[in-house]
Amino acid sequence: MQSRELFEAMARSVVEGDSDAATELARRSVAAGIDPLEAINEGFVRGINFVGEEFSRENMFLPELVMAGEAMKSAIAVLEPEMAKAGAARKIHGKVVLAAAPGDIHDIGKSLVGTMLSAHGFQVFDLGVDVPVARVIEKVRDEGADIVGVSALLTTTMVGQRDVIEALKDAGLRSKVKVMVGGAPVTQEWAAQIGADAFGEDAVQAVTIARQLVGSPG
Ligand code: B1M
Repeated sequence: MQSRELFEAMARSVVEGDSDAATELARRSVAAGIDPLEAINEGFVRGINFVGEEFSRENMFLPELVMAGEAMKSAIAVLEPEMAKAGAARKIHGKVVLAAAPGDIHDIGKSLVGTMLSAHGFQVFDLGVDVPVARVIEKVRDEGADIVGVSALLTTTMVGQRDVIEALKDAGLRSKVKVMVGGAPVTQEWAAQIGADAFGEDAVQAVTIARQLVGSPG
């Protein structure tokens, strides 16, 4: 199978919510030596974006969204260790506390950002989804984090990113830690409005920005 066909089959496996096929296609791409991030972006993400659009148009419904998410996660479970290998022997650039905003259970993009940061020499503490602001603050303090990253996929949960920044100020930690925000509805303007240090468009950019934030560009 050519890469292009493989990518199309990957997208289809997510649209059909077929976790077995997604797993198998991810394995096939590893065997073929395809860059795992390319497989995610050119294959599986295209599928999940299509499902998201169809969901907005009410041509697909929640069960299909759930199954597509599961298929996507199955594929990433195969590809993640391959991405992680890249960073095995690197020096640590800094510590990152990562969380999905309160009320937000989308974890695919955030986890991808975490994997990429780990693969590029950051020590990542991923607190998971729907993380209370107080828990984020506690972890930042306990670990002496260099960066805190908050992901939001819903317009209604973006406000949690601002809440984290305000809580960091209240805890006297704002000057000690850089804040990066991201997620599909998040923009540079929003990041500036809430006083974040940076906005990450995608997982690759998140790495570049994280390196800049800790003054370790290489
Ligand atoms: Co939901 N959902 N969802 N969903 N879902 C969206 C976000 C939505 C846009 C779909 C739509 O209507 N078109 C819509 C939000 C509308 C809005 O607020 N504007 C939506 C909705 C409405 C909902 C529910 C409310 C549905 C319901 O119950 N009626 C519900 C909410 C649950 C909750 O959080 N409380 C819900 C639930 C779900 C599932 C659980 C079924 C599932 C998530 C499964 C999971 O994550 N385990 C799901 C899915 C899969 C999606 C879509 C289709 C795909 C999200 C995804 O994984 N994308 C999504 C539509 C879409 O975005 N196309 C949608 C792939 C991923 C690689 O990209 O997450 O954008 P992304 O991450 C990117 C960048 O954004 C960036 O880097 C990542 C990698 O490149 N990035 C960061 C992300 N975080 C970052 C942090 C950074 C830096 C960069 O620094 C810290």
